[in-house]
Amino acid sequence: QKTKTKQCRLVGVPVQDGAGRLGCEMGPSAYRTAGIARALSKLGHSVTDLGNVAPVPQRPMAHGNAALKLLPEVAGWTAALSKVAYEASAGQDAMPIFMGGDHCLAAGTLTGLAQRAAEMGRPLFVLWLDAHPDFHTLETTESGNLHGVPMAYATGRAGFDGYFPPAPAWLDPHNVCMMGIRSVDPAERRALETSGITVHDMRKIDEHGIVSLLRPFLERVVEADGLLHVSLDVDFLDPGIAPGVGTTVPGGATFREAHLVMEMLHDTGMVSSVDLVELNPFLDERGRTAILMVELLASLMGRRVLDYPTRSF
Ligand code: 6HN
Ligand code: MN
Ligand code: MN
Ligand code: MN
Repeated sequence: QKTKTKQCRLVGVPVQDGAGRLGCEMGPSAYRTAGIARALSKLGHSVTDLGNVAPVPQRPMAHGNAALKLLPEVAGWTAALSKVAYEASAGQDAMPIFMGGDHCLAAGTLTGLAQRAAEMGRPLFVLWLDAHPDFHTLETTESGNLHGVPMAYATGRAGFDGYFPPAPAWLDPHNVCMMGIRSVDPAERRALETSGITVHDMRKIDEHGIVSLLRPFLERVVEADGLLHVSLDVDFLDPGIAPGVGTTVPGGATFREAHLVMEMLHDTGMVSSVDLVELNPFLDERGRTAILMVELLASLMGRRVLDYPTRSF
């Protein structure tokens, strides 16, 4: 199958304000060092590096949940990113790739992409690959780490008004499929039950296999002629193969499960944007997690299994 040539737009998002520990701000540099641009151009895509995004400064904010950390800062990133995601997704073969940065960046990318999809008259679908659903509201988060809230905000749950920017369009939770989930807080679990989001936790993946769970979702995207955004959190992967993340949870996706998801995504030809999030280069081992994320992106963009490079660490 011939790869359709895409206009890859690399967007660096050096945000770490949503994570509980420092280091994610080095993510964009690590992806560049790991050769992300070259990996994409070798596959025949056009690649433009748009540089790094900066947040829009916000006024101080008071909130009843005293645990919240860096709320104005994350709101400022969200405002900047929503605009950038909207702009970088313009045009027929646009493929913005958001190099994080912690997962709070998805508050901006998802809403900006939802605006783009609404304008194009196409539904936006999201494949959320993560150990966590990141479905807290500002009220329910106990850690106060705002990388735990982007999916709640982007799907229009209550409680963000007056704190995060008002979104021009919301994401329909019925168009969200989560895979790899294995760490869910009680408030998130209750909210997910009535949300309409499809949740494939690791138990389901073990029992049914990742292919039979992913296929029906991809068929829906094709059927609806949707835009498909992939939000890939490093902790979707098993910590044994991806140590460079602050929120490791045992029992994640294997090397081949992860590549297979990417290969199936490529086969559909429907993916129109990607987040690479939560890479913490300070916690990585000789760049192996950064390299693995770049190689997964390469599979998503058309590299086949017989083309894997040989690497050792
Ligand atoms: N991530 N549910 C936990 C919390 O602190 O709210 C973990 C969040 C992880 C965030 O996956 O991007
Ligand atoms: Mn996440
Ligand atoms: Mn996670
Ligand atoms: Mn719906």
